[in-house]
Amino acid sequence: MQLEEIKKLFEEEKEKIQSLEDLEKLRQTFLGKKGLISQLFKELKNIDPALRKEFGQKINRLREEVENFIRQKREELQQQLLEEKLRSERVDITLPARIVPPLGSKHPISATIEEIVEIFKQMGFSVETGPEIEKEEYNFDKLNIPKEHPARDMQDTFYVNKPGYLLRTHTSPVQVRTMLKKQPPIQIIAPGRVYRRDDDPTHSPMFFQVEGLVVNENVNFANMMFVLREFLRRFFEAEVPVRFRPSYFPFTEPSAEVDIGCVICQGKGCRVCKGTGWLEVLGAGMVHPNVLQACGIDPDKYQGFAFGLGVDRFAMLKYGIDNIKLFYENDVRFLKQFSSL
Ligand code: FA5
Repeated sequence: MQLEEIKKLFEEEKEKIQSLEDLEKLRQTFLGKKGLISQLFKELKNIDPALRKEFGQKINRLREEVENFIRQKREELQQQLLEEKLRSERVDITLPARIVPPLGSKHPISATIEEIVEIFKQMGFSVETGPEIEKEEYNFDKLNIPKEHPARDMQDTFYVNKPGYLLRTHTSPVQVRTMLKKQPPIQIIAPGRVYRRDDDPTHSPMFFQVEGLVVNENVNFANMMFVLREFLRRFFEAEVPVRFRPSYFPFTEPSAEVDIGCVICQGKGCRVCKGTGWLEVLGAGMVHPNVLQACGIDPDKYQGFAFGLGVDRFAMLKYGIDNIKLFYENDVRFLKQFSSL
């Protein structure tokens, strides 16, 4: 084919290009190894040497023309494709979002309190509450805690600006409040926040306790042991070994501290139970006659037992958490692990 014919053919063919595929075919037809322009170059050697240079220049010009066209057309077609894609994938920002916002879940301390309360409710207890800013009289005096007791020290207790008031150091003042407003039979628990000047991996300045109080005629220590053993069995969902150790609280006599066989090492001895195989989980005892008296209940007619447990400690044991601070830092990576509660 002659150069002029090839040129003419190119002019015709280039008008027909609709897509990148068409363009590629055009490239092969003219510029491919066996393409028309390559053929022309091969014919150069048969041309009269006097005309060869000029002919060569003509072919080069045609090749450049074809190359330029292909380059420009390719950009144009690619741009068109992009625009079409953008048009078809347009985001309608007026549509409601499809993303489900991350949902919060129950805090492990709340879940533990609910579980404890539910167990005691099933055992016939009702729930009482009291204020966190409490009268010193209810937190200490009426609980037979003498004025010189170290718990009253500023080192242990947070006092508030109002004289005679403090941030309650335990939930035991709810016992006082309950007995002051109601005569026996009493069978209550009192969950809530308490405050102490404490701060280490197992002690927090603010933590949670659940108080228990039973007052009636003929209430004895064995009743208390049964209730607490039964509660521990239900909470830990196992026959955990339980032992009662003699102890001292000003508001109970006799008093006991209750230990369970270490749930981490099953009593073999580990870091958590400090090698003893036992973990202290709550304090308990028979309500001191002075306390009954101070709250308007006849100690000759009635007896009672009381107990107080640290919710944080129970939650730590149940979920294998070794630092109480994790409960209060509100780190969602920690809290997310309890999303099934
Ligand atoms: C009391 O607070 C008594 N009121 C309990 C009681 C009630 C005894 C009724 C007898 C009759 P104690 O100071 O031991 O007792 O605290 C009870 C539990 O609270 C402890 O076993 C511990 O689990 C938890 N606890 C104490 N201090 C802290 C703290 N700073 N952070 C977290 N938990 C704590």
